[in-house]
Amino acid sequence: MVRNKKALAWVDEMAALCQPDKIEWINGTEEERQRLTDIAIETGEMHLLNQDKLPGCLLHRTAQNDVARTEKLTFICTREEKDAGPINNWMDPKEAYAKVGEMFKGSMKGKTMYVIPFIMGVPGSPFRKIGIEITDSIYVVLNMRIMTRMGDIAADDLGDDEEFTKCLHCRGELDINRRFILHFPEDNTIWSYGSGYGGNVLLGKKCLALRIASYLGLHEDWMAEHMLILGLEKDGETTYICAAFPSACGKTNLAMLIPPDAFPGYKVTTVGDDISWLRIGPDGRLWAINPEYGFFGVAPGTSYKTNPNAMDTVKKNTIFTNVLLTNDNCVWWEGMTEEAPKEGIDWTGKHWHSDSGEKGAHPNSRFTAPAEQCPSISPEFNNPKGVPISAILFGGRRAKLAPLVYETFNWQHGTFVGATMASETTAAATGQVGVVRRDPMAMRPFVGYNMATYFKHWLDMGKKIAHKPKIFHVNWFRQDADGHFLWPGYGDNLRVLDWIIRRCKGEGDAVETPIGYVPTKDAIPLQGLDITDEAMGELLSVHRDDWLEELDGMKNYFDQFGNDLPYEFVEEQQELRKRLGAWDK
Ligand code: SAT
Ligand code: MN
Repeated sequence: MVRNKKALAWVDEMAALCQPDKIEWINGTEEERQRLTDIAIETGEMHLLNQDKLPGCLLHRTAQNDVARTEKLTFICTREEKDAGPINNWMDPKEAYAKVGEMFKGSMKGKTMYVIPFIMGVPGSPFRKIGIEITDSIYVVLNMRIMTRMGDIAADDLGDDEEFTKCLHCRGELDINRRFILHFPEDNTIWSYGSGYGGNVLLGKKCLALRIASYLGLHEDWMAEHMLILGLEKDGETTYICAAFPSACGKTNLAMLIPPDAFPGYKVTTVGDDISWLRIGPDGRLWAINPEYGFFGVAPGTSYKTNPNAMDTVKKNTIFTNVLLTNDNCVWWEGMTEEAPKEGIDWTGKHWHSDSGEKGAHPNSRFTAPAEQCPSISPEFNNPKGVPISAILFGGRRAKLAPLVYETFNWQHGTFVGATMASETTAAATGQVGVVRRDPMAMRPFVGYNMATYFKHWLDMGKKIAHKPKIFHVNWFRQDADGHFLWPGYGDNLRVLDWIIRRCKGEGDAVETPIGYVPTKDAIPLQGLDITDEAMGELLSVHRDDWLEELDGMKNYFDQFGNDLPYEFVEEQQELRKRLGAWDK
């Protein structure tokens, strides 16, 4: 039971605002899960799938206007506009509370208000933070049950006077004109109104574990990052790597990678697939935890070929959102099998035929699955201390420019490379898909304060970490002139990770180029891989003119930060220009 007086008072206050018929504190028991599931099935909020084939699995369909994060409707509400910075949408907190408070007023009349205490991280860990989410949606309760350690375990972990994140959600009318995802970092508060989509409503995830946590990290000397964490085990030794990629760019696949038969000797273990919280350990290294308890992964493209571990993870106790319902009451999505089922019910609830030309599952359809069901889950998953990080990877989807992999010169250069990251947009957020946009550290939509201050925080952290991880950039998505991917990706990405961990040990051949250390042609193990010399050459090539053009793009991007841009980034641009100028290629 929650004894924290501030928490009890806040719940009373929110109940007075939303005026639910009933208040129910969530305890996290199996009995509760079953009861709420039954209610949700009865009201149609959830659909019970084939329990022989998919035990414990449910399907949910969101409203058709509510299928991805809505970045346009996501706001950082700091007292001073400059504290939100030029990248975030900003609203004055007074105005935000008043405007959206009007929407919350009476919004739960006739409904039950669920109060979910939850922990991001492991109970008792120095990393962990507690939140309480109020919601009128059973879908949210059941997802939060998978994605976080919640209920009594969180209520008991919350100290009597401890701070916690106040998270308020109501589905409202599901009208985009009345949809707001508001963050009040100075009040440790999140308000989400008018949506039922994961990233907008599972408030422990992007809202708390990235936007609010990044702000807490700035003030408490740690970092909240959009990074997977994986362990790479070889000859009894495990090296841990964090990797930042924008949404829907393969973090889950990389975190669960299975070594290709032709390149044995390694085992990959999964600590996390989306979010890392990083702190400096007593040994001067950077340590990471995954604050989440489950995976909220993109379904389309997930198959026994691309990610067998994910397929095995979602066999039971999984909530599927916006996928196709098959005739045998199971699920399907594009890319799951080579052959599509002939017909089914699509993500909008309509009859679907495989030659209709329409997608059966929404491109951003999702699975919510318990992390501990993953066959590759790390034995350190529940370690309150986290794991020590040897390398940080930045990457995006870039058809051109960025080579398959390169190592940055040092932390400052690595921070600059992370800050200049760019990627083609995906279906994970509403808006046009496939346009290149700058996405620093894959955190563009997730930094809860001024991005220029965030860059500075990275540089400051580097000064405090005695034994810094090495920083690399990877690009699995480079294409040839005809638009074909040059690199096979998926399991074969392990070959690149092999070079990376050898570099961390001072091994692995590389040539110094103006952008960093690029592997020599034979430094990446290619045994059993059908790839031409020419393709490898193209994958590892650095073209001076393209990079000079890129420098102009970087400058334009950085200009919006004005004088707030750390001087180190001005220096890095100058140095890069100098190196490119002096290069004879
Ligand atoms: O929708 S989420 O924000 O939870 C997932 C993602 O976009 O990375
Ligand atoms: Mn993500």
